[in-house]
Amino acid sequence: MTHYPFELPPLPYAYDALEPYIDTLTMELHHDRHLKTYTDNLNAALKDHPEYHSWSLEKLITGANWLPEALRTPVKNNAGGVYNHVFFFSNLTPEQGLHPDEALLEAIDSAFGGFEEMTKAFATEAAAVFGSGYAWLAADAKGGLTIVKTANQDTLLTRGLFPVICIDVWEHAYYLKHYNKRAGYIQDWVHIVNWETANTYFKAAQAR
Ligand code: MN3
Repeated sequence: MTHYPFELPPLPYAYDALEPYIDTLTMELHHDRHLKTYTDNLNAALKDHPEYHSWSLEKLITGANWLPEALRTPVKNNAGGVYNHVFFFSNLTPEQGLHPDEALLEAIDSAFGGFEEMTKAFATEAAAVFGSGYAWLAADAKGGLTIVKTANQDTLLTRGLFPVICIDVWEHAYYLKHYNKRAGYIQDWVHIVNWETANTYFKAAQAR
């Protein structure tokens, strides 16, 4: 995952690991088709531009405006698609009983008044994404926490925010099981958030 040609990153657990909250077929399609398509399209866009073959995924996203105009949109959409999905999948786990560590919990308390309040605010924000996109719990440069929405495959990399957790609310993430009921998907997702990786991401954000 360092630079071109980008490889499809493996799913960090089995396709059926997140049952019954996210079904096996959804995970298979989401990883093997949707993420694969973003990866393939990113490589296809860069194929005839060897001058960018050493650029990392992050550099392609944050430096997209320096690319030739014809490359900007395909790179933004597909590099963003790869980056967001890798983050999203890393932030899910079949392991139950994980929780935010002391530092993250403190930041959650101070920003939202408690874990329950944060979860409620997060669900509201995720439900409010119009069309396709993501909701994020993110750390700002001062280590404070905020909840933000992004559209399509926009990332937080260009906003000075560091993601801690995220939910993909594109319909492909839930339609087979939850149909049009995004709220049901969000309620299920709460059970499989990987608070271990969230703790790690928050710590990394604070270290910057
Ligand atoms: Mn997706």
